[in-house]
Amino acid sequence: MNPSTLIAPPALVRRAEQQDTQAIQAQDSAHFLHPFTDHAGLASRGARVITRADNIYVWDSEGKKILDAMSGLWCVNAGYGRKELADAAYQQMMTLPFYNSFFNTTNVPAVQLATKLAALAPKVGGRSFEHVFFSSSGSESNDTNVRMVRRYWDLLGQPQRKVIISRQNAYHGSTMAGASLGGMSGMHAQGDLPIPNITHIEQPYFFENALPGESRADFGRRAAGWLEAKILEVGADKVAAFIAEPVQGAGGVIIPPETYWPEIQRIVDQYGILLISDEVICAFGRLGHWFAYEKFGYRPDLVTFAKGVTSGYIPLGGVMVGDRVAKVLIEQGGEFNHGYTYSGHPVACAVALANIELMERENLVGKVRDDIGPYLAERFAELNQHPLVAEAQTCGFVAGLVLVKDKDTQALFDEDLGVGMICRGHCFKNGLIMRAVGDRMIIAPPLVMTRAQIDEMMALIVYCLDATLADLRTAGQLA
Ligand code: PXG
Repeated sequence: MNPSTLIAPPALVRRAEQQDTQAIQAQDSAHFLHPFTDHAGLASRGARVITRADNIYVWDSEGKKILDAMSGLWCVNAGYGRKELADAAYQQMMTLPFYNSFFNTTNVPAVQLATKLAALAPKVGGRSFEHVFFSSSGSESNDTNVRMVRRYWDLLGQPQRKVIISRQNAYHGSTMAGASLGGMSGMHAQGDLPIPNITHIEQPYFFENALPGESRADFGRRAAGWLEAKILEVGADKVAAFIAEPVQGAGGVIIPPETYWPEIQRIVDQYGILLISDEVICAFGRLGHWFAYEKFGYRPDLVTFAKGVTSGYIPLGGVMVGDRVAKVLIEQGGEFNHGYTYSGHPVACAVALANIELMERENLVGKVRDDIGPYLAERFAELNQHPLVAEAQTCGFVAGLVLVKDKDTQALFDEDLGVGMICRGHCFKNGLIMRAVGDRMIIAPPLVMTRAQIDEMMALIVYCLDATLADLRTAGQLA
């Protein structure tokens, strides 16, 4: 039977949890091509059907309750079930569901949001962010960055400055430019990427790249030095910009040593190249600040945002454009031939405004910085005692650890064993969403978590690490 005849779509939307899970899965594999998914594998396993959510929990179509320690996909910062955000969308849809912002036209929520974001973006070293370019995602925003950076150097009469330097294992999105800026070799292998004039340096991953006996501080400075070496290799007059995530997210929560960013700042200043801070994950409270560059004290020229700006309730992204670039674009640029139908979408902007208001009212950013962030750091560090764990670290409300075969030598497991996936399997089975990136286990919980919920999550994590350890012992992989 054609699975598309199995369920009427409206019923699927209204009462999904009461539908037959297998029927939904059959329709899913028949018609829905998922992102980053092996479809043959998915069809044989059947997708997990998530039907509803509240606070920090989601439920699947079998009625199973799961603690979502990944905030959807690094985005539901304000938690699920926030009526204020639904109300804002409803009211805006009834007032003005859409109008474009091309052709000398604007709309009130977009203006209000741009004004609010300009006020929230911290001024560092005399630089401020008075302008915003809106898109609908992180990937689109990074495409905008490439266009804007090249336009900037063209306008300054330096069109040879085309090269953008990024890092291995970075994630900057999945469009042609986003995937090229990213440093994921699996993505580059499909579709002849990266596009020209994008090059990569090694990531500041202490666990993997530090020399024997090297301190974190020395490693941080050395890792930043790879940028300088690359600039000199390419030719300083050909380099347009350096792009990086403050803390790498999808790459496995790679937290750079404290010495890294100050040295990066020195280098970009010395060679006059633009600095793009991709804060799609790290902004909007995730690291205890509205924008993460403030935490590390560097001075970007462009800041990519998406995800947390609406807590993921509706797609919205954009680029905060610092004075240095905005001045040239506006005063010398004439028309910038770039933009999206949904740039400044009124409903998305209204939801973002409501989300920011909610975050301010509940002091979510301050809480991550001063209360639940430090508490998570304290509790997560306890995992370093676990026989399987090395480098359990947090930064604000992201955290990661490495699963190791031998704590003393820090030897990793054989990659083919898929230890991270074994651990992830235990997490799902026991009602916890925790990601595996290779053998790194990572979380990015909603910022509304209470201390009691952090305790609940930590108990689940320990239980799942113990279950993984027991599996490995049974399989004879550990003493
Ligand atoms: N930059 C960064 C830093 C991101 O984390 C993007 C850009 C692209 O955003 P959009 O909205 O186009 O997806 C992201 C997205 C994962 C995972 O596996 C992470 C992301 C997206 C999908 C999966 O952790 N981050």
